[in-house]
Amino acid sequence: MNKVKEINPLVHCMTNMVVTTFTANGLLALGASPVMAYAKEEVEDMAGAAGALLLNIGTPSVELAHAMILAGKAANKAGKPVILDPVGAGATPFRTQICHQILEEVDVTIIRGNAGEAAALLGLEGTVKGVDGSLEGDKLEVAKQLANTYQCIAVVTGDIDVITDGSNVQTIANGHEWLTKIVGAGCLLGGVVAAFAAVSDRKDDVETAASAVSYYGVAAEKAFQETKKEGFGSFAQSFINQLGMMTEDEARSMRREAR
Ligand code: ATP
Ligand code: TZP
Ligand code: MG
Ligand code: MG
Repeated sequence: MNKVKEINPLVHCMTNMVVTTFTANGLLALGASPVMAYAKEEVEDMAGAAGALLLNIGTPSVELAHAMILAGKAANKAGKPVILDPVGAGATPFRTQICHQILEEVDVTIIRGNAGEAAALLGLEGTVKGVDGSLEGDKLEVAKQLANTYQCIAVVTGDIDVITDGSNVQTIANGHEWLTKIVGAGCLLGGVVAAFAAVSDRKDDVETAASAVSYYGVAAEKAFQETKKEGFGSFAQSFINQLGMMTEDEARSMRREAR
């Protein structure tokens, strides 16, 4: 049986208002127990009780950033992994600044973002333009620099995903471009990485995150095979089904590294 299904971890998601239901359904399918909680009055208690905390800044506000920092500190105190999705970092100074504030005050375990967001957190806007999806050039370096700068695991996604702690690198080639056609594919991945981290023994966070990314990508490949004649709406549904029905063994056997 899959470890997430076996343990059914509580995953505290502070995510954006676009993707809450999709994220909750994806995590439920996977076998985790999602809870969305945002009020400053309760986030410390919830984060302390959960197996992992997801901070996704997709629809930010000053109040929400403050609550995320409270939750992050409580998760740190309880020794629980914290996953940051810096949605839209670099798109506005406000978003970049919120991420920097979180990263300054919270010990973030894993940052999961696309290459542009990862570069923006490092003040490198533009340097990854055009190379997203390629392991050549900046993407690998940006991931390593992100991991080293924030002493965390960097999960930089695109057509190829790079997972690194700054020295060990895993590259995952699973996934399907139809994931770019449904909203929340990146955001739900942050939740899935959080669920895998919640049930891991934390001995190898790079491998844990890589397994989550690969499992997710294989689910997308299988969903595409089922729905390629139908379209993106059916794909989204089938993808949730696959997240629930697939076994970790199946994912392992279909795992593809990029090099
Ligand atoms: P963006 O806003 O750039 O779409 P995102 O936050 O949605 O970013 P993605 O980089 O799209 O995050 O990653 C989400 C998932 O989609 C990952 O599992 C990734 O492997 C997959 N993915 C993204 N683009 C492709 C692609 N062209 N081919 C295959 N899989 C992809
Ligand atoms: N606007 C603010 S957050 C959000 C949108 C469209 C969702 C982004 O989702 P993802 O997973 O990064 O594609
Ligand atoms: Mg995407
Ligand atoms: Mg995103």
